[in-house]
Amino acid sequence: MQSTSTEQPITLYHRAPSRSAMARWMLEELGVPYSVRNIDVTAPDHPSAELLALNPMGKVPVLTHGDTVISEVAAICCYLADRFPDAGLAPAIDDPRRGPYLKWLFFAPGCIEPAVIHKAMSWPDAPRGMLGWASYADTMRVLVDAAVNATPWLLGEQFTAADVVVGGQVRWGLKFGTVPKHPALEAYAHRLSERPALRRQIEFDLAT
Ligand SMILES: N[C@@H](CCC(=O)N[C@@H](CS)C(=O)NCC(=O)O)C(=O)O
Repeated sequence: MQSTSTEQPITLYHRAPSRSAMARWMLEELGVPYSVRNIDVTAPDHPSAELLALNPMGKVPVLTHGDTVISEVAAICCYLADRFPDAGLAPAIDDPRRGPYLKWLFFAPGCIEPAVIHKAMSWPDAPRGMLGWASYADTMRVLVDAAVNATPWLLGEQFTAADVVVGGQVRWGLKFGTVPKHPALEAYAHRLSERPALRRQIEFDLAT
């Protein structure tokens, strides 16, 4: 008989602070047991053969769940929400909100992150048609609009994995000045900061 999601051990290959914080926050939202394997990305042998075997990109986070190995933080959050549906962190497959949910999950790594890095690195402009994120200004306009319409979360009353992934980018961006200090983004970040799961993740990572 196949074991259930909760019976299979979960390990997060982690580094604090980093994007991996979103994966740990997601695990805290689920309230499932997991262990953490801290990866020293400054070690001379980084990325180790062990990490490369799990993620050929040699990056964290990586999550193992039984025999499943998964990297890319948005994919990890999506996977966890689907494997632990009782936590209610994803709309069901046949829920009309599943479309916007997936859009936001992909928008974070596909648009927000490259737009922010492009700007932070002062890379030369390119025609908007060539850039999947169009431009920093367009991406920020859409992000601010999402925060204005978040009531209180991206999909309304239901907090989802998309809030972890987009919210993680917003929190990070406000901290480092890479997203505009718009009142709607600040209010959204403030609501996120009141979530007990996020507080636990921050506390655990500070203790690491
Ligand atoms: N696209 C990856 C990016 C992961 C990533 O860049 N992780 C950084 C930490 S924030 C890392 O592992 N850095 C160490 C390295 O690149 O060697 C994701 O979204 O999970």
